[in-house]
Amino acid sequence: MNRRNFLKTAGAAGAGLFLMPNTLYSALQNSPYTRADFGPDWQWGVATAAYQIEGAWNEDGKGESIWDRFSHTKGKIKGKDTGDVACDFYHRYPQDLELMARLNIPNNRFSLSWSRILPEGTGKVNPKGIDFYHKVIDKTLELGMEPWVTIFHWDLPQALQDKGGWMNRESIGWFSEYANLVTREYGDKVKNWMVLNEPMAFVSLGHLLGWHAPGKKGFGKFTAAAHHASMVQAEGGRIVRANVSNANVGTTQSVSFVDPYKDKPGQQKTARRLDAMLNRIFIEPSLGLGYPFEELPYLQKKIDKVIQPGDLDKLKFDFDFIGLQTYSREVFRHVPIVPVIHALRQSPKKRGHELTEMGWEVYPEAIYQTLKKFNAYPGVKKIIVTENGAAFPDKVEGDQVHDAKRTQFIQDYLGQVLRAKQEGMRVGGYFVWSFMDNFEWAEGYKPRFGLVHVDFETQKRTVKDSGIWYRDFLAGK
Ligand code: IFM
Repeated sequence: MNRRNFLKTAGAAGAGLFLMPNTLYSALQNSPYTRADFGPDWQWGVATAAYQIEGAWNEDGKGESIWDRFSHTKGKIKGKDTGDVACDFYHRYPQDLELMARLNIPNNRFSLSWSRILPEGTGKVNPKGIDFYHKVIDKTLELGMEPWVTIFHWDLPQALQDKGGWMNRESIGWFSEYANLVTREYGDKVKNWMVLNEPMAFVSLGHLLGWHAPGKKGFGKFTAAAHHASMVQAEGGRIVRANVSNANVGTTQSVSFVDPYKDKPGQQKTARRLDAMLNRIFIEPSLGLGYPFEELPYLQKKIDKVIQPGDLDKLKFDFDFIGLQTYSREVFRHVPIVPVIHALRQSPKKRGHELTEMGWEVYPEAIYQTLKKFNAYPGVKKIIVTENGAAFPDKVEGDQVHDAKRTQFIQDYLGQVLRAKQEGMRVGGYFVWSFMDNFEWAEGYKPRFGLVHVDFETQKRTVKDSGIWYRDFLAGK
């Protein structure tokens, strides 16, 4: 198929490719586009996060984080896994970054561990924590890559959780202290910053459903944490811009494409409500549009309890870019008796498409649709896909991992990103989640998202076929 036809039909046929038997995947490993099609200014990269890769959970003065506490609590993580050692990146960062550079990756997105830098969350600074990130940044730059730093990727210091964490309005001040410290410390070397990683994910999974740290449940807890995280999102943007000259400041959002269960008004209304819940609560206040109360009246009652005069103005910030992170599609069915959302999620198993190891439907057009949605906000200046990728079971065969499904997934989703770009959308980058297999939160180590396989017993790294494909693609082959 030539490139033009691929892009035309990708929407309809993209998902269908995943119904093909395994043997056919390998025939599809050459993508129908090249790096050049994305233009010279496109930002390519890979992404990781501190708790998921670093290990060294209590070394060199690091304080406990909510994820240390949560993973050490019985019954919270599959397989009783913890991030105590993870990929041991804390000790192996030179070799890991050298491997990243050998894969031709120009941009290294990673996060800082707040409790490694400020063990108690505020107050006394840990010099060894500060020093560790200087070393990671210096090595990244020395290898010719650009650091893209996420200030907060879910690992709140436990000492702050003990004071209520994100549910406490003081979290705005705690975060400001931390953000001021790191931007002043690293701002002369790091120009690309992201304030939060996926606030909707850490706020809902950790404060509504209780599946993630800190394991809290309840709509009141969720709305308090959401409002404070939303305030922090904008305040963090202002801090980066004030402290870093020539900063490129963004923040990231988890965005799910929500399809109606049926093409009927009631089901469409349900899809709009779920879209508001999942995708609009963090982006719209930052654009000065306020919270999406028209779809979520119940949210208003709860937010009214925590919002203070002047907050609506403080929620606004004109980010240079929004990081968009879409992996799959969601379908919800109208079920009136369910509180608040009046809907139930349709099992992805019933949708006829391949599922990843996370149980997520493979649906490439989802990323095109979410780009379109975000591109429709005039206040969004630029969109960068700061995470995208897939977990599939891998088998190491000698020094190889033939992960055809992951390669195909990335190619198909990237094809949809290119389609968006060619239609004139303001999208300017793509980062694979993840550079290497790592700790997948409550799912433990079983789901593997990496371009690089990690043997968690021996810490041996093996570049997967997807990593080789990305290396060659970035080389322009
Ligand atoms: O591993 C996570 C990451 O920390 C946040 N975005 C989604 C990824 C896959 O679940």
